[in-house]
Amino acid sequence: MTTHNHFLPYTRWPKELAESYRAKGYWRGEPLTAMLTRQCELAPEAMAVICGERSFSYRELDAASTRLAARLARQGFSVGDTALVQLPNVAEFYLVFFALLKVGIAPVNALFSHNRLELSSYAEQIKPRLFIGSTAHPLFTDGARQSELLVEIGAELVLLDGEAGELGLAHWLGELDVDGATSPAFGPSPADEVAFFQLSGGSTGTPKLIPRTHDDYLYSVRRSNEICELGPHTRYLCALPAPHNFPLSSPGALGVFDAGGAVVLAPDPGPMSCFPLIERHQVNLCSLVPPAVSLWLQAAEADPSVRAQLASLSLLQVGGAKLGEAVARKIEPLLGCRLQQVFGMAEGLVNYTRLDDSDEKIIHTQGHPMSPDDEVRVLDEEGNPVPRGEPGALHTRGPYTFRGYYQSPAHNARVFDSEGFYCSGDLVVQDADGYLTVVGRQKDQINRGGEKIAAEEVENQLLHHPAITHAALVSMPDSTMGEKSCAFIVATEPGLKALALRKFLRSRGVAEFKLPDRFEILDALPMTAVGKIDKQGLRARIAQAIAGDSLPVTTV
Ligand code: OOB
Repeated sequence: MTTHNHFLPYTRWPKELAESYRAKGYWRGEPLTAMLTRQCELAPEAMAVICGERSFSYRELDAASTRLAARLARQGFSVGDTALVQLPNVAEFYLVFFALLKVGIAPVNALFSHNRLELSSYAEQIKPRLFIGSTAHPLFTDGARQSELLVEIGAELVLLDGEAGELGLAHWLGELDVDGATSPAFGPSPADEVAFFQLSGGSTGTPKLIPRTHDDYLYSVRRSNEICELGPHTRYLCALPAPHNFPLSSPGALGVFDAGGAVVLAPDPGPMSCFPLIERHQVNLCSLVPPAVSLWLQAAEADPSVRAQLASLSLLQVGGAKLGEAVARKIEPLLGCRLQQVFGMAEGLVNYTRLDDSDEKIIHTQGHPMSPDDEVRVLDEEGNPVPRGEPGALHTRGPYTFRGYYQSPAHNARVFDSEGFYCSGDLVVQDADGYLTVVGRQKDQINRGGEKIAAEEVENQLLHHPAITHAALVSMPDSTMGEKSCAFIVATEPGLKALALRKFLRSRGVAEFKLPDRFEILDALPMTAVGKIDKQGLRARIAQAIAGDSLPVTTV
């Protein structure tokens, strides 16, 4: 048994700024778990989580997470340890999250859509002592305990949700044994230390991790609650992947817990799953990505009677990717609720349209920063500020925007300026009132309906194919997803087929949503004057081909 008494390293805010964030009451020195303690005093029997036929009051949520925390402490886990967690949208996600926070174990909460490649990369970066997964995931069905992946992850304790027996998660969350064994004292990490790691959408070969402290994350949650007016009346449908920053903290489930409301879990954001849950549990708040909104609108258009199912819904938040104007306009008339646009990032900065904004602002903009201390700069290619109304690159820093990816000095040197501003890679226009509209992107990423794909990561995997010598992944326009991905490849062998190429990527552990939607074979990739792959040219080429224009393409 090893006891660690070190804190995880991370890039801190400069002392002066940290002091001012404290003086202004943004950072309160409280752990994220304080929200549970408080609700247990205020209204312990109020419903906190509804998951299928199961529900958990605040008292139960607190008690179950404490039981798991106590057992982990008994195993020698403590502040400074890390965990890799992968759970679907089930109550256990929150039980586990709070349990780990209570012991000071910082988790990476992988998305359920993540596959071998993401999990091993996260494990490589944080070296977790604990892995918590689910037998509902193809990687961890029966027999997975002997898998190479688990060996590679290298955790000394592996708990699986859905598994019976001593190493099943249910056992660890269950009533404490009567063997009288006591746990050593345990508690969360200090509020200005790493609470957990958020996932970056990525633009490089390896998925990067974002250290989030209790102080900064809790501030973002509380400020979101003020703007979105959450309270004990809030019944929030969590239909997006629970670990994502949007449904977790903007204001998301943590906002709901801090406000004393209830989180209703949906397995997916489709109307078939969500509409009945909204009606049954009288949901009044939900957050979605644009493609899901389109599905909801289609369902409401096809059968106007479904609107009755949505009667309780008062606010629909939409973010993660650009919401088209035409779609935005239909939300209120067809779904009978107000729209709020949310433009955020796991790295920090979140912008909201405000509840009392004009329709004009709500439909045309992605809102403005939530904190008065969010600093935003919109810069041209030379790094000079552009006039309001002109497009430029979004740079930001503030009380909940991180200062560096975990253990990535080289990458950090590229995406932070000398004053600690983070270059988000988004191109935005800021209007006279400070509202931002996202107009494009600099980072080498595809935003597939809110799911982010780092081009380089997929290209590296394609290059492992024996017949592929060059690969470039670019976005192509898509009417429902906004963007899909197209891989341009150069091959030494004729007759490669998309089906086989996807199968190859899958066999290498690439997540399903990262598999290219289309493959194009070229004799050579076009180059720019400075010798880089001309991705702009490739994007134009595929967009033209889709629009039915004449440029030759060889789709496989
Ligand atoms: C959210 O977080 P991430 O980390 O998955 O992705 C961030 C990126 C942004 O840099 C931007 O490129 C894009 O996603 N994005 C949007 C957007 N919201 C995010 N692009 C256009 N319009 C929007 N409304 O996606 C995220 C985190 C917290 C709250 C909401 C979204």
